[in-house]
Amino acid sequence: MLLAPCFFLFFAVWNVPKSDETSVHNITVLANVNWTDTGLDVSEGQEIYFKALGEISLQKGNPMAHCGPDGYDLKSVQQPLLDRNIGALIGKVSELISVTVDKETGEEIRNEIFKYFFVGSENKVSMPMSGRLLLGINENIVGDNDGEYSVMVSIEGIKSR
Ligand SMILES: [Ca+2]
Repeated sequence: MLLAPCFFLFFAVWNVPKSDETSVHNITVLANVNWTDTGLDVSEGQEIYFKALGEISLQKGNPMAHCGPDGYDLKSVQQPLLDRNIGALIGKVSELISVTVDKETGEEIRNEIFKYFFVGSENKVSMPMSGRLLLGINENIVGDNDGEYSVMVSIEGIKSR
């Protein structure tokens, strides 16, 4: 007779979100992709810790164009964050508003609100808005790049106040 309520209680406790738990995710950010979707949704003000390793080439075949997650000591106009090193690891939080299809080219046009932020080799960042977290390279011309960064993303649980 008592078995069923006990099971129910166990199940209910099991399903309580563990709010103070830290979740760690390892993301591979390819240098020749504009943005890598981490699959993680974040909230504005949420503190996220990033640690990145690896080396990329900003121009395949150019032995001078190598850099790590802090980037190459150079700034250009061809990069999302103009005041940071080219090639540095950066982040973007994006909220997709709508997807429309260009009638002539059939190309998907994503209408999104987004904010960029700097990551580098190690950083703790307060999320600038709520949305999907993406990671990328601080460079616009990524098609000629090579290599990848390995990024550890550590999200602290939101503690109730
Ligand atoms: Ca490049």
